[in-house]
Amino acid sequence: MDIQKIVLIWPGREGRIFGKAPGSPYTLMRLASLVPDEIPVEIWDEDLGALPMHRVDARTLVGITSKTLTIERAQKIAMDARARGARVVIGGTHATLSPEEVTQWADVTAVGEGYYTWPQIIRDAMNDRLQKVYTDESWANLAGVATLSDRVIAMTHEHRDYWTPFMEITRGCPRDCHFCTAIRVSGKIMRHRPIDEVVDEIERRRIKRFFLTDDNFGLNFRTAPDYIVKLFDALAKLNLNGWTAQAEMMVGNFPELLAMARRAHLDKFFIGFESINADNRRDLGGKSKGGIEEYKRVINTVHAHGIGVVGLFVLGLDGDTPDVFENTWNFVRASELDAVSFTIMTPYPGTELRREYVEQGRLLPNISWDKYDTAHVVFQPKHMSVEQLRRGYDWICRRAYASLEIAARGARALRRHPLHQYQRRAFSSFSTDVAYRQTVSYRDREPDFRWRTPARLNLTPQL
Ligand code: B12
Ligand code: SF4
Repeated sequence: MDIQKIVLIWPGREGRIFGKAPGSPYTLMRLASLVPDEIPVEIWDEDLGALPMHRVDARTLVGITSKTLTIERAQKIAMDARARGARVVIGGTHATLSPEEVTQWADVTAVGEGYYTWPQIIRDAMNDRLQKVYTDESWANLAGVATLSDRVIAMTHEHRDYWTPFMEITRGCPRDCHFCTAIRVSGKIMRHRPIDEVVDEIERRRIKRFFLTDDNFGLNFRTAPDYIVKLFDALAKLNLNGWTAQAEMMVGNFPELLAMARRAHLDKFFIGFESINADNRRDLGGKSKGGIEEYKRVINTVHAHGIGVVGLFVLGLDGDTPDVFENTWNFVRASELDAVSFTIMTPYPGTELRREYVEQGRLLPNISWDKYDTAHVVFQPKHMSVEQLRRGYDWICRRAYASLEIAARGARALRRHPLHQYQRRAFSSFSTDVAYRQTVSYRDREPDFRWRTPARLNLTPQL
């Protein structure tokens, strides 16, 4: 194949919010940086606008990244590109979790990481020896891998077009939560990018805020403290407005590292408390035990070091009964969390959880992949009806994301900072809740749904 250009596509879903797309297409920026200089490469982000498919022809190699919820859209784009003669490669989460499905309509399916297979795919396309499937699940060292090129930084317009820049510092998680897809995509081996590469990337992108893509950055407090100390030392020297990372609760046991994190401009930890229901302990993979007193202690400790806490909760676990919604809300309201996310348990392909649900006949029939967005019920809960879980989720989201609640949490988060920092902290104090409210908006809701605080939840009689 004589490749005239390579086009990397992010299938759209969110669109623009107040003129910008929510987050930079970081996955595609890394992949585009692996394209040899002599081949023109473009990133097409459908959240920014309609894709110029008329520019695809038989000399275009198209790469599409896939999550489960956008895989149907990815397929439509792929069919269109193939009809124009292009060769189409699908990679990313869904291609990794369900390759047997994707191979039916893609020219090439890239399973696992693309850091090594993507350059190979480009070479094979040029030499007309493309294979149907490429797999990289070796979880190789990240040093020097897919460093963002200046060409890609210049073409992406991160500052103009996107609210949040993303950034990868570590990758992988050694835990084994049975609902988790991230470990299938990023592997169970925790790997670290060299700190000088991280600093160099931040400086060349000229970003002052970023959201870490790392699945369990906080676990490194325990498993790689030396790396974390060096990283924080390096980040402390940069002129950053703040950054956020995902963590599990045990970061609360490392006060010295929390103090360093603050000096390194860490703004917020997203912490997976997952459930306030101790009956769900089995499902939480050891990182959380449903113990409310412990949650409060962690939140207070992290706050005491000037770092915010975004609480992540999953609803619909097997131990949950209809009182979980009010109990969770009561905890959240009293907890002083800076922002909060509720998701409905979702059995993604390739997980142990899905295998269990299939075995037990609990997957709802005829649910399309675009409903796998964690805001829809796609399975039969154990101790509730589908309708109860749906309505309970609606109820808690309406309470949590009512404008006044968002304002109160944001103002509380802002007050944690010194007055002279208010201006630069304002965006991040409110943006997380606003983004979660946007996610809930994709829900198929009752026609009279309003963002107002609803009355007391009444889920009886059993629906
Ligand atoms: C950052 C992130 C986000 C960002 C997206 C930012 C952005 N614009 O890219 C935000 C916070 C907005 C987000 C939102 C959501 N996310 Co998310 N997210 C992630 C996270 C933590 C990291 C992804 C990432 O950027 N990694 C860094 C880049 C460099 O690596 P990568 O994407 O894995 O890409 C590599 C390979 O996959 C491969 N590859 C990827 N694409 C392609 C394409 C080709 C052609 C090739 C060859 C290779 C290839 O090569 C790359 C280099 O090795 C993952 C967890 C994970 N570990 O994957 C979850 C994850 C992808 N998200 C998930 C979910 C569920 C969501 C939400 C539905 C959550 C919600 N309730 O709102 C929404 C959906 C939004 C949407 N429209 O897609 C799930 C997806 C599950 C699934 N089966 O699809 C994951 C796996 C986390 C989880 N819960 O398990 N997410
Ligand atoms: S701790 Fe998080 S990233 Fe790690 S396996 Fe559990 S859910 Fe997945």
